[in-house]
Amino acid sequence: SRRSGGRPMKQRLLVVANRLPVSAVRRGEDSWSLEISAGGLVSALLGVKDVDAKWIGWAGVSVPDEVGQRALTKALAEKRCIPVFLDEEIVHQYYNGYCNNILWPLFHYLGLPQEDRLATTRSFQSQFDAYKRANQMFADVVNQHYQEGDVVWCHDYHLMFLPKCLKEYNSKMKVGWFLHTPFPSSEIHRTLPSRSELLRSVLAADLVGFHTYDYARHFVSACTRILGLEGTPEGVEDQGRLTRVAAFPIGIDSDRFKRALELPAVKEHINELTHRFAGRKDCEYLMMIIVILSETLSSKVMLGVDRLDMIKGIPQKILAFEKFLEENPSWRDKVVLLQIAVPTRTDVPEYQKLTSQVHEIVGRINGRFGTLTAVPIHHLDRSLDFHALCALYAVTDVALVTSLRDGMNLVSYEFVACQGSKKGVLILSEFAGAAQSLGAGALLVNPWNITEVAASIGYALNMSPDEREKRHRHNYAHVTTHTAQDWAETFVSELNDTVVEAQLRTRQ
Ligand code: ADQ
Repeated sequence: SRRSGGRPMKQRLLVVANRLPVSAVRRGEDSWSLEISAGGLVSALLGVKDVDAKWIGWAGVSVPDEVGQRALTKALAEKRCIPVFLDEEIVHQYYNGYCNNILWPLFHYLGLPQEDRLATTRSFQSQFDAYKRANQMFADVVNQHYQEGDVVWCHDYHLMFLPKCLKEYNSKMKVGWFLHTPFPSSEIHRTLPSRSELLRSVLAADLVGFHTYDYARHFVSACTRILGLEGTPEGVEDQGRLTRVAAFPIGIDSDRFKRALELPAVKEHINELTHRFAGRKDCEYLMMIIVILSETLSSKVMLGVDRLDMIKGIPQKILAFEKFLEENPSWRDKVVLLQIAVPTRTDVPEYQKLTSQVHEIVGRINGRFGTLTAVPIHHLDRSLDFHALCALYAVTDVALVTSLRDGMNLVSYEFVACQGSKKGVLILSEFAGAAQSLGAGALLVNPWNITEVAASIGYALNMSPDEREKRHRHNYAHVTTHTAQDWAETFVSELNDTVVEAQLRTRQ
């Protein structure tokens, strides 16, 4: 490795993702205020040993003028971030169009858009052209900052064209690509008009990673069936060059949750939630939840926390809860479902439709089973701050994760990490990647089968303390030993090894 003044220098890691982990607000012509979003990915990557990480991505705002761009670049540099500037038209066609309207639903088995869904943007081909242009812009920025020996780690479905662009700049660049969503069956992928070009571009990377072995297998099948290449136990081979393909299940920074539960403010929140009294509150949303829970003193708490997205199966979850109430009148005033749904992609018509659909179902059920003083479902369209979220996870009896498809699903991990003392039950969709790691502790369900989910709710609420303890122990051990930091370290070290092995192979 490189040395500086006799000491080995840390390897530089360039993390390339569509969005930088910051929110940027313009305060004046040349001044910006930045807030780092402390997500799991950020702490995972900051925690990687012997690596010096920098982020490259879009800051989420349009900055047409040079003065603004220069000022933002300078402010971001202090946060170890490098911006890619995308204009509004590109964002519309690449991000709203190709990424969110085509790849996201397709990779979650929701199919390609019908003509009416394409009508809001231009044609499929022009969206794909914008996607490629945007990926090339990311590649230009990476190339400007790249130094020999750096590791470049590209993230997610937004940047499938990036590995190819990077290798065209420099075939020696160490390039890894990781997909956070599922990779669908090759029969689904082959419906995509740009199916081959995307696969070929991803294959330019040295290492390609997925959350589960199944997604990796689907990807290899797509390469063999659509491109006619050879799949090997190691990955995909094309004219003697191997692209390594493997599973790297992500985790969370479980210590961050454990530490949060020890903070006096969070302990106080937990106490307030447990005893259901409304004292001094510094968090408006938590206050609201405490008031909600105080209405139902002896209730069990069921919790759903999702982005409001069709893949999360929120309507199906609420319908299953309705069926449970229908069939179990004695539970009607003893259980409350709290569904926290953060609105995302609010300008997309499908998402607006989903919001009204959920509101309508919740209204109907509350009308049916509510009383003058209490309703069975509380649906909040908002995000919760980290400490309130931890407190809520900690007091929950049953968490309901009913994604129709989900790459992994970190909410299920976060719930388990916060359940040290309560040992609540996790009801988990078998179509979430997490089912493969938490399956032995969770109650697995098919979210489309409302009868089955309703029965699982009953089973979870009546579960014996012994069974709860046993199931929780399994999941807790997994969540606290397979952390986000391990995930990132394993991927980076595997990428380094893959490149060394490839060099050895070409020398032989
Ligand atoms: P997401 O689809 O965003 O991620 P998930 O893995 O559950 O799904 O992560 C969501 C994150 O947002 C969690 O950290 C959660 O705490 C937070 N969050 C969700 N709702 C919230 C709310 N109402 N208030 C506050 N915070 C909230 C994508 C893929 C997943 C994959 C991850 C990581 O779709 O399948 O697990 O990337 O690879």
